[in-house]
Amino acid sequence: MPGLAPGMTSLCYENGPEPAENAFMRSNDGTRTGGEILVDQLVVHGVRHVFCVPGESYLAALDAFHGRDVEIIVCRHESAAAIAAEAVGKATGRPGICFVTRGPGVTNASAGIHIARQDSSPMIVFVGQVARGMRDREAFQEVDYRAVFGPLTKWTTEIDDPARIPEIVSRAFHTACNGRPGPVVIALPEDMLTERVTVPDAAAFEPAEVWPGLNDMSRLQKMLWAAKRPVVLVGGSRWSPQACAALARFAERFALPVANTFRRGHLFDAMHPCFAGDLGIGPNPKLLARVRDADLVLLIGGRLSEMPSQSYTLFDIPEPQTKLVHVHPGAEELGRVYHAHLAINASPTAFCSALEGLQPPNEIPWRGESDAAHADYLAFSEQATPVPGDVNLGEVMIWLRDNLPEDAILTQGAGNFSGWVHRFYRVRRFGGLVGATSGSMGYGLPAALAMQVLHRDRTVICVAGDGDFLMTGQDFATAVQYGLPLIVILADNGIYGTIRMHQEREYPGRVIATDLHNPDFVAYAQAFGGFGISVEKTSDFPAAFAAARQSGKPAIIRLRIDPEAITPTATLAGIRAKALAGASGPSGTHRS
Ligand SMILES: Cc1ncc(C[n+]2csc(CCOP(=O)(O)OP(=O)(O)O)c2C)c(N)n1
Ligand SMILES: [Mg+2]
Repeated sequence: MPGLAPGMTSLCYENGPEPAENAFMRSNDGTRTGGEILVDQLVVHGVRHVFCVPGESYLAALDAFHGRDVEIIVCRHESAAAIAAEAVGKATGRPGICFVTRGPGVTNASAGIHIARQDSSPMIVFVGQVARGMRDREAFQEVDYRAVFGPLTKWTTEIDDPARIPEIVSRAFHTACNGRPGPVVIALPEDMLTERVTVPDAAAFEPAEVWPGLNDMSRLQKMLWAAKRPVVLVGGSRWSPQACAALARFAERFALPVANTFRRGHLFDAMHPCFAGDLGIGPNPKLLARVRDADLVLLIGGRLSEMPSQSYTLFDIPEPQTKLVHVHPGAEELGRVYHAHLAINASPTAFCSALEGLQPPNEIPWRGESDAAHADYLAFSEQATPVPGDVNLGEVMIWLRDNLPEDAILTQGAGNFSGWVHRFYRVRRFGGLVGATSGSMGYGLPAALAMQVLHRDRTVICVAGDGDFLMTGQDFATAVQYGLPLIVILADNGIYGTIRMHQEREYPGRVIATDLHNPDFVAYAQAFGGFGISVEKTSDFPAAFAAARQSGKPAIIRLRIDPEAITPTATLAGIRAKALAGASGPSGTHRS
């Protein structure tokens, strides 16, 4: 049958009997419902997992999953379903898929859509819509999707004609992945999903690679040969294990220091001799100085947005004072903020493979700099800093980095607790750290769910804050329901710490709306059918971790963190005292 991927069988059944399990619903007259056509396109494009919260608006699509080799993970909240789908997109480079109902369903999912946008992750959200004949009456849960989600997505559309499903879904997969990846929303009018038509499937999609030109690479070679203190910054999406390996070889051959940008620590092995550290929130001052002093910055894949650019202070805008080579798969990102000296429109995968063709100068003037940068990184991350309280999150991160398998996957949400992850945990593998560069609280648990669904045999750890965890904590039930033995390490300090920190700095002593009265997280885990344990002092962590592993259940290890331990190097009292001493009113700079 035309349009089917190799190895796929006909999904239209005009040539033979239906599989027994579908005999109930699927017709044998060559027609398919909109719902069936839709699900068949997902199969054609290689989808293996779908995250959803059901809704009556898309029952016909749900029903069509019967007998299809696609795992449906039903979640408790659409924000979790959407974040899990985004995490699949982030980890695999192919669109994560989420199905939600109209109105309240998709608005709940909007956090995940926003993350996919900011983090450049491919994702497709299918959402129910009122029947075509009711549109524009503000019918039950009706939303004008194009108006609401247009600016948040790469493309938002609605399918009116089931015969166009193969075309539109194919376009959605290409749009989500090509150039700078991002989210697509497709609305599905309820009656469209039950209408029967005869239409062939589309062919399986493959993202279009964006190759650098020979001229780009030779200009880069010249710039490298003229450089005295170059550094490499990596970020963004469209990477692969092969691209990371090619980059590591390039860094070795050229003795280049390589730093990752905010929450992209998985792109370069932290123990590689060229690794210079994490350029995010609270970076090593020596790394910052190194980037500031560089005479050539090769930025691969990232946008050098607010966080890694230290609130856009690192480079002058639009003309950076340092020679900047910006490599990005989305042409529209080149020159958007920084006018690079050399802008290369290429995906990291293609660009890193082209790096193999560059030759280092015979005498590398900066030789020794990568070793020095790596030594700076090791010194900064080697030992936990002393903090108030009996549990030191830095020690916990160091224990994890020393004891977790190299292929462990850490996920994280947003909050000050994540500062300890970035500073002390060492990511060794591509995909080993999954976080939201958009700083979306609640990210860690659904991302961990998704990673454990993709990799049942790997250790998956979610590092969460107390505020952060409860934004999506209900989906701990999903981990229990699907037997996903992820472990949540929950830094419980009884405050929205990040905001308290900003509050004390900007409005010292005027605490408001940042205290949390938390549930008993151990009882919470147990009530959901998981394993829970509380750690009151650092030395108890290894035994707690072993017990969590031993349980074989989804687990929460709750760490009692002193709220004074607000960053690895600052206390709340210290921040307040400093602000009171120099009290000059709010500075207007906020980061979370
Ligand atoms: C969805 C969302 N809502 C609000 C914020 C603003 N915000 C950033 S960090 C933070 C507090 C995080 O608290 P917690 O998870 O307890 O971590 P802590 O800072 O205490 O370590 C808040 C409210 C955000 N980033 N994301
Ligand atoms: Mg907290």
